[in-house]
Amino acid sequence: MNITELHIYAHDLPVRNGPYTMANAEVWALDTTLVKLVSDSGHVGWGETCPVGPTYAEAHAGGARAALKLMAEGLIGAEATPGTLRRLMDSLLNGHNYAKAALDIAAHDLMGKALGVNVADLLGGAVTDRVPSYYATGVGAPDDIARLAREKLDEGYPRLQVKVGGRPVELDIETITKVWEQIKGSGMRLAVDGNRGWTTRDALRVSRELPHVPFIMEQPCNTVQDLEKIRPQVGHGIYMDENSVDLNTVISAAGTGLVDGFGMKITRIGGLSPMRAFRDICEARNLPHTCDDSWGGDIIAAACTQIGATVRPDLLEGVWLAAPYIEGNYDPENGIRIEGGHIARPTGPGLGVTPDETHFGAPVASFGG
Ligand code: 0XW
Ligand code: MG
Repeated sequence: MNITELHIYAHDLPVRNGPYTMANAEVWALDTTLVKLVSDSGHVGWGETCPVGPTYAEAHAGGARAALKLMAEGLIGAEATPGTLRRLMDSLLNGHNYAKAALDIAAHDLMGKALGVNVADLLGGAVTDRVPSYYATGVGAPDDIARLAREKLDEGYPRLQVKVGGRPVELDIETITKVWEQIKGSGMRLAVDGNRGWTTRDALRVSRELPHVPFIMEQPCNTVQDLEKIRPQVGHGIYMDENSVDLNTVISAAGTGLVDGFGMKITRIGGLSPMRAFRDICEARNLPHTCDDSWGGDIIAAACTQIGATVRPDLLEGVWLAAPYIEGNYDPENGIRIEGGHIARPTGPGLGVTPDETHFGAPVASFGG
């Protein structure tokens, strides 16, 4: 089965009740990129990559499309299997995982559709059809975030991620304290995500002032060296998110015991193939992790849900989706939704979703055909 056509689409996703605020980013609308692969067998596969603005990760929407265009011509005629495609992409362009991820996801979708098999089965098999999600707040006033925490607990979310950073740390300490008053004793797990925004001084202070609150610190500071510095001094678990840019970094962080878990983004690590290896490394080391992406619609949401469903349940910290922050679905029938803090996994072939292409308009670039 070989690739005969490759189409690239750009699509706007306005942020519902925006902006979404993190320590280093404020976003009102996101610019997502979709890819469609067509094979000589007549099957179609979809992929998506949507950086959450240009300052969250080393990624931006224009960069994704430029990288995809650069590789596209060289992929026409290639075998459409994810492994072959990954090696071919690496021979055409160094790095740029977040662009390659869209093609890797599309190749999984295509292969699943061609074989009549769901992507979770291609990835080793689903252990659940009801995948736990978690809710991520923005950076906000302590009382507002505490109210939101209560609301999300009542909706059935098993986990909450509170965003902090980019402001006086006293406000973050007050926010965490007030959130904990709302959720303690409920069983809801708590992550505090600095999105690289704290200094090591701030992280140490928060951990020392709140020893009684059992949260994990997600990417509190900017660099791996910052994490190494605070690691022996904090009582709270540390998860790595933005710093885990590839499998090599994950192997080091897991192997040296630098972190207690990961917030992982499928596009940052390069797609479902490396994500599968990441999942297995974490299982070998008993490290919990999420299966997220930074933003995007039904295609990336389905990819996150399919891999999330294959993770050992006690290690899955949840699948985060942008769904609560965006309007509508690409797939009117099987579009991905969060209900009661959980996601119903689409079980049809491939990713289990089929976008209504009229949402995307004409492709910004087409190759082959
Ligand atoms: C909460 N998220 C999964 C969504 C935003 O893109 C940021 C991200 C994170 O954990 O950093
Ligand atoms: Mg994070």
